[in-house]
Amino acid sequence: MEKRYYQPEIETASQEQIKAWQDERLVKQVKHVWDNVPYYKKKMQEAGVTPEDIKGRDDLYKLPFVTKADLREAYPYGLMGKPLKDCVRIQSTSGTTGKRVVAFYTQHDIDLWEDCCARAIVAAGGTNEDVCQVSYGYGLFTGGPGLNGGSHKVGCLTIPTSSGNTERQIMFIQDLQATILCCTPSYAAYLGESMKEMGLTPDQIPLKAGIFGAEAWSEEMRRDIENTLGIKAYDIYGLTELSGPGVSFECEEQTGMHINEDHFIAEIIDPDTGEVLPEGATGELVFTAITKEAFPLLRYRTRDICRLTRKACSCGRTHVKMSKPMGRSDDMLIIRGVNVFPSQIETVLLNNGYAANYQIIVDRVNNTDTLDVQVEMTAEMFTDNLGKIDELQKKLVDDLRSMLGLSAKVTLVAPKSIVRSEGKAVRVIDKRKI
Ligand code: DLL
Repeated sequence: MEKRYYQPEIETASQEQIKAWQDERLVKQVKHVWDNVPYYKKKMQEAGVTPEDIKGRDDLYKLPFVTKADLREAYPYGLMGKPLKDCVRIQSTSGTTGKRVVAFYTQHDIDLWEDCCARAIVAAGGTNEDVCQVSYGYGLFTGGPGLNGGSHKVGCLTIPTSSGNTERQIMFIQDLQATILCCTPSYAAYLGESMKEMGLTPDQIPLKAGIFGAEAWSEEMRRDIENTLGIKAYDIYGLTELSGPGVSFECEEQTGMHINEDHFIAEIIDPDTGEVLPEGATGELVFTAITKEAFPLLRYRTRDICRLTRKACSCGRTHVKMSKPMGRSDDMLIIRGVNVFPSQIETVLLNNGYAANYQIIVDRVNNTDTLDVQVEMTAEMFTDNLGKIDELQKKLVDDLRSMLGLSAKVTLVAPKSIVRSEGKAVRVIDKRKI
């Protein structure tokens, strides 16, 4: 296959070159933060470290972490690295788990962010011949603006539909012959389901690739989406605190996402002790932004759990790869003492032929945690034969027990009874917190 890169000299640079960029940019960034972010300077002083102690990437471990709690404490302006007059934009999270994160950008920050998104689009096969429909939310959420900017940089004809209004989405895909779709994987699955219902077969859908992220999704879900839409589905990762989508992205190998290491240094740590773990170990992902001016976070704890690998990639890119995050450490459910990631439950469901329309309800009854998984039957398997339903439920209970080591209650529900999501899907309802 022809090699496709947006910035080939950067994306295929040698390991030595990448390290040299990181060393130089980190030293500069630490000085920038020390001089301009009193909140972090104080944290460094408390940790007994000064900019002179940081000579390169190998000294990173000396720096204190930044956590979500710091963002909350310093809200809104306390972690800014540039005066307001130099900043041109904010983006923000939905704030479902506490106070909203507000991130700031200079024009330069936006430019580099859009480059990262452009790399993802080109890796998915995008060129200036493509029509790219951006169905991530626009506005405060970073998905729409990030991919929109990347799409412009690649020169795609960009359709800024934003999320929602599924009928209109499908109309544009068909009428304007969109070839690339950018949205959350759960929305892609919903669009696929709707098109199938309209009688559209994969070869009647003009799309060739999808760039899906912003939430965890399994390999099984990827296969489902690829089959219904007749596309290759690529993963993209990012978070508002570090600009948004495009911190890392998948190439044609589809075995993990290349982290844009000229902008971000990644580490994996033990979430309990903070100790840095060796390559290949599973742990919490920590990022240091080495080129960002307005919101220059050092050693930011993402809470996302994954692994890093430097194994050579057949696409020719040299930047380190992260595995699909298996969930966030704060999404991890502890049920009767057992750690459960929603992605494990999803894998069992999809392997049994269900679509990713489910809800996980956790409660505590008589001091014992309960796990109730409600799953939609697909139209093909829908039946009112109670014996058959019972049999299907039992099979899922057994498979969940072997995956999780825990017994769950499974309730099969009628097709279309679980609400579809247009953005990030809400899969878990934990009633214990209420
Ligand atoms: O979700 C940015 C984004 C937009 C990424 C569009 C990709 C595409 P936040 O709303 O700040 O930013 O949420 C960040 O979402 O820490 C992960 O837990 C999760 N996440 C993002 N991408 C992925 C992915 C955007 N590909 C949080 N796989 C992150 C799994 C993801 N989880």
